[in-house]
Amino acid sequence: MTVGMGVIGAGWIGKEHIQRLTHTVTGARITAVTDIDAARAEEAAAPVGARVLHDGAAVVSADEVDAVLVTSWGPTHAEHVLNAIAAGKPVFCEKPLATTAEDCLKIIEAEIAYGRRLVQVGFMRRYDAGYRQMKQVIDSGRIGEPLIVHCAHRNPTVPESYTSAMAALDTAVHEVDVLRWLLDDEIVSTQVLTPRATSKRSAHLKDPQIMLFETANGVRIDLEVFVNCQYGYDIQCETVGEEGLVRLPDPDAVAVRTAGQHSTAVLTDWVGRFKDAFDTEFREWIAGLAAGDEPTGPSAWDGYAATAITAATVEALESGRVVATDLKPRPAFYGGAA
Ligand code: NAD
Ligand code: ISE
Repeated sequence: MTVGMGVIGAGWIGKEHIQRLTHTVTGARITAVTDIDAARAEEAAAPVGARVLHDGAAVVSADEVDAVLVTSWGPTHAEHVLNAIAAGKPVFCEKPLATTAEDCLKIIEAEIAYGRRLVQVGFMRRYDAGYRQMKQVIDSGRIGEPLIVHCAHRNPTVPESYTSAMAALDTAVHEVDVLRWLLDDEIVSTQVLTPRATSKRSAHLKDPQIMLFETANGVRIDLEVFVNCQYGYDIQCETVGEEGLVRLPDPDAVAVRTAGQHSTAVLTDWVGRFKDAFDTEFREWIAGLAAGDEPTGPSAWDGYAATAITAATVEALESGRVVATDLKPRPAFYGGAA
């Protein structure tokens, strides 16, 4: 079975995913595309023979759309995901699931009322080979119980429109998700320190930031978010346990010796760093759809947790206080206590 895919939002990542589903991952065909910028929709749809439809609701209800891919701006995600659930169609939503915890809870309520999982959130790091190996090591017990995690999330530059709150909402949200999954633990509190700011930032921006999270099991996580680091796109993660540690590998790159130097390249964006993870993420999602299974990737609950925890982190940044994340109890539908 080939899954007919309707895409809402044909910007940077929307176009990336359209290419991926057309040329790299088998089992799906892009059948409909929409964007509030009609020219952008046309440009993305024409080369893959998809129809351009006038809005997200039209994509969700189209007969040729079996599943929906939401890659529009974050504040529009909830509306499209709720429409897909109402139509009983599987929906893959890029992060964030929604920009407020309240909207995430509406999605959870709608999915539970529908009675089976339809929603997967695009936290692709769970599909990265290095993070998967780290999880195997942690789960095997080889390093003993995890105690501390050191992380860094560095982007070379960000546009003027990037705000201090986005360090949590847009950037650290990936660590929040992947660490909850890696540790199989919940983040219960958050705090933000602001070291000396880089002169390379926009004047309004607090950059870098150091985020400190604590989990229910008492694991301490320090995360440096530095989005004007200049030198490249660099993701680091090291988990220290009672008997050893496990570190995320850097992406493969040849070592070059020339002109008295020995060097390896550093990637410059998320597209290259997580290309294989995105491919695996879609390969597994589509294989599940084709088999008629419920999605097994990041759920609406994970989307809610990430949004609530990053919102608490913004509150911590603005207040200078340690802020409790105060998550709701996890419903049995998502594996919580009944
Ligand atoms: P973008 O601005 O390049 O593209 C978004 C597109 O959505 C634009 O073309 C815009 O016109 C369109 N759009 C906005 N509202 C719409 C609506 N209601 N209906 C139809 N089209 C609409 O942004 P982007 O970088 O592609 O990011 C899109 C989403 O993907 C964001 O939520 C972002 O956080 C997420 N993202 C995820 C990753 C990742 O690493 N997983 C990386 C980048 C972006
Ligand atoms: C972007 O939206 C992403 O999701 C990238 O993975 C992240 O590194 C970047 O900081 C975000 O702006």
